[in-house]
Amino acid sequence: MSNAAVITECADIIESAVRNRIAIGRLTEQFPDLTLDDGYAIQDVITGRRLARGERLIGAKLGLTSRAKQLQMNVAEPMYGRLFSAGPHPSNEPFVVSSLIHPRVEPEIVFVMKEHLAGPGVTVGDVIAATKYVCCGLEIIDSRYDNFSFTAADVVADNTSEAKIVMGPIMITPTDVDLALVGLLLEVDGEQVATASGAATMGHPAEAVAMLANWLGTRGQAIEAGWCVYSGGLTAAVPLAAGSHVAATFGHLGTVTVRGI
Ligand code: OOG
Ligand code: MG
Repeated sequence: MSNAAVITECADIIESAVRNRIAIGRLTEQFPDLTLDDGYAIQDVITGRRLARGERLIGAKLGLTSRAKQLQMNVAEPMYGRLFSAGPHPSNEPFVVSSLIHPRVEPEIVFVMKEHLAGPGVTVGDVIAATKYVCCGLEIIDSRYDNFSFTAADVVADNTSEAKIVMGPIMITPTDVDLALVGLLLEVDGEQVATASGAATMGHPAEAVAMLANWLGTRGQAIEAGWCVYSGGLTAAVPLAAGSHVAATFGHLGTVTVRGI
């Protein structure tokens, strides 16, 4: 584990990349000994600073929970990040692509929680029982690293590329459908680019949420009532270009879209 000065310096580097909207080289190039725990320590420092500046936590996100994402990013390790009050973007408003460095979009299944949930021992059934509703969503990610090129420690430090979220229009009770078998069609400018089902994230999207609750439990933290949890991209992410339109249509959960300008 790196010392506190290195953690603080890394937090400063990431925060200035966010502020200046300029991609940076990997932290692990500069600090080759950074561990995954260091990554979470850096994420925690930045989270604390954002909360102190008046942002609020509204949820959490899983990263790299599907094979498609792991292959695209060349990182095979699932992880988590935080979602903040500045994140939600209304789906009927165009998204200004130049407000981020190099945004990409990915389709996800979203859990909105009615109960606090923390490990150890949290199962898929516990997740379903603690969920108020599920909906579909698009996550707009924006790596602070050049070319989205990073190790697991780097991307955890960068809050797993967190930037913006869009939520779909239909809320369903999670016991009403088999989320593993919810189909997904991803289209860019009307062209089909990928298909998947809920099972792409660890066999069942609630499996990813259970893993998050168990991880947070080991750190004395929890998934809180009212939070939304993005369970992880089901397909490889697609670039969000000015003028492009990305639509994800899910079985039972409807369509969620974003248009870049
Ligand atoms: C890291 C974020 C991964 C997901 O859903 O897998 C993620 C990245 O791909 O830049 O949010
Ligand atoms: Mg994601």
